[in-house]
Amino acid sequence: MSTNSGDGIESVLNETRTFPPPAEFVEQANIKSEEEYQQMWQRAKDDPEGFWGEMAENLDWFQKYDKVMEGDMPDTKWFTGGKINVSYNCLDRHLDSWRKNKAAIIWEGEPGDTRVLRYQDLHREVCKFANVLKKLGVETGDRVTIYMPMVPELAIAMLACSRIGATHSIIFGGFSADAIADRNNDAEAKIVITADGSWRRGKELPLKKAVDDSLEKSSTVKKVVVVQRTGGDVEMVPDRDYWWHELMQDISADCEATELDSEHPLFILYTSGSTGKPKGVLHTTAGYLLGTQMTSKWVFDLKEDDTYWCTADIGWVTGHSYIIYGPLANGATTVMYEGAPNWPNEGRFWEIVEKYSVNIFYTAPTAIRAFIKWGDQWPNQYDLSSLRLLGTVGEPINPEAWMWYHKTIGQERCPIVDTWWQTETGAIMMSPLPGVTATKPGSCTFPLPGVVPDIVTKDGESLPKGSGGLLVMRQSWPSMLRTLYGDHERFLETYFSEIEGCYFAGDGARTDEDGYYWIMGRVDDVINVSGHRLSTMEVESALVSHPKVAEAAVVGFPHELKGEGICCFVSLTEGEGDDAMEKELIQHVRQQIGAIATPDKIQFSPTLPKTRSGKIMRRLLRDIAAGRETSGDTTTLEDASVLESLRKKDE
Ligand code: 7RM
Repeated sequence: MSTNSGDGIESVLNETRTFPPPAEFVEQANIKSEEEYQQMWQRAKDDPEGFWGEMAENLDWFQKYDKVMEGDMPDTKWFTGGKINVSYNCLDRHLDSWRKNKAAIIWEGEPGDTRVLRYQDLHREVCKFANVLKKLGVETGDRVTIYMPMVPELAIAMLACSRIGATHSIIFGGFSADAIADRNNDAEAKIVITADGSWRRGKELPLKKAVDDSLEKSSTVKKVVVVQRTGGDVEMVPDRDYWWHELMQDISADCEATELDSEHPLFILYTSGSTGKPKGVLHTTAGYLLGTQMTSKWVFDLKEDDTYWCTADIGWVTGHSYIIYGPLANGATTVMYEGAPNWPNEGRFWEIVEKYSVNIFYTAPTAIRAFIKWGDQWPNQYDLSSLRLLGTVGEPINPEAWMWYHKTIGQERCPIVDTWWQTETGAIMMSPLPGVTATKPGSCTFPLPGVVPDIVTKDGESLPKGSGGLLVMRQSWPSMLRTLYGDHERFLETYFSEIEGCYFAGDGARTDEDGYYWIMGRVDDVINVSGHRLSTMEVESALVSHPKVAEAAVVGFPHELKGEGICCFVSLTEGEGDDAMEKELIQHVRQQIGAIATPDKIQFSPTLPKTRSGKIMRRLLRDIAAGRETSGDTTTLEDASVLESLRKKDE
């Protein structure tokens, strides 16, 4: 499905199938009835202070807040005057009950090694590593970069940061040295936590090497902690680099959780914007914790004895909120898997579901499309009867993929929660409640309590049911981003200048006649590759940094597996461009940004279609990349023959 144009909308509009929650599910659900949902939603809308104040009783406070909310969006502060700690809420409070011996994290490594950390174990490791951080000079308020594989030490590192009030900035392992350097510099990180390497389909990705290279360009970083994971060769710089296991040897396991202000910065997560520079989305303590805790409970219907698995990488917000913070705040058991879904074969996920009797499974449409391609024989080999609830996130799910998920994985027994949210929203905003909502394939259905969305025109006028427009939020919510790190102007500009008085999500959406929300994808120049947001501008700047590239324009196009693929139109300083040049540029982008941004198509052209004022007409390029007829106005085009020549090349 195309997310950049209206193309995918028709099939979605015609979707009339509805799937009410099965009676057995409703009976045991945390939220059971439409009335209950309606009442919660209305209350949260009319009396947010009362509603969220009541919800905040589910958190453990060192000191109760004075006010639930203060100030209007975008500058709303939540739970001011309160003192709280996220790590305490994820760990300590579970220790004086039977949960101390409950599995907090069930971890499976790609090579097949496993570890189970009970709440008590995780607490001990987190306390120890928090003491390590202190010993290395990390103080409350400092920034810590984390560039790690999906190993338990990653979870430990995050929770240790939050325990002492150091702000973590996790960088997905697919990013390159240059990307790490940019983020280190922007956050002025004091320390980097990494590993020797990471396993990916049996091969080692050298993480420490990338960190070493990045440090040539990021001078704020004084120390590096290295987890030994693959045993690969690394160079350890004396007085800068330390082995995790050595630091953890003789360190105390006593570390009180620091009493932090509700609005203390918890983490920065860099996400692509429509200009080249990534945006450092900043989340704070109490509101984020409350948002992830409550939504985990509502949407995933978490129960004490559930085994819950979110397949995301912790390098993305989904992993932050729904592998670690949300589930652990609820005292749940969360599964964490290190590797690829098709290693050693395409049955790996289903093998894990069977092995741990997973009850709740949360993944992305891009993964589901890959499963479909690999064939039903893989899931069919395993016992999936433990599953009771399925979830999806990251991009619009096409109805066919939804139906396959429902039938082949859910065996027509499991409700599917299609959860719409963003790095910026911190927590799920729109989603079915699995015991309440009749789902429609491809719709994220309705807003959760506390979420007041609207669909508006460019001028901010509310649109009636049935018409598509810009998705906005009319009311502040606790887990909203507070700023873009170091650039509050850009924060105001990006999210609050487009539509007066509203948060602008950057997505197009529509409601249908029953009031269901259907997301139509990004309206800006951001592409969504396999559920990962990438800025077209970033890929363009990477291309243009190659000495032979004169100009580049990058657009997304519908891609069967990835959702959107990356198509690059490139004009060279000299020559026409050939296969060798194409390979060279692909390599170049991978080196600059990382494998995640690998171009799918490179098309050489002596010129690019531009407006008279010199703006590249991406809309036209998107049509060409998608193999569509050019839609709409081409009169502003500077040189109409460019289009013809581009089309010919595409044939
Ligand atoms: C959680 C996450 C956010 C963008 C968002 C949308 C798209 C996410 C859905 C979706 C349709 C969904 N954070 N998106 N979930 N589109 N249905 N259920 O993905 O910051 O990386 O991306 O992803 O365009 O704005 S994110």
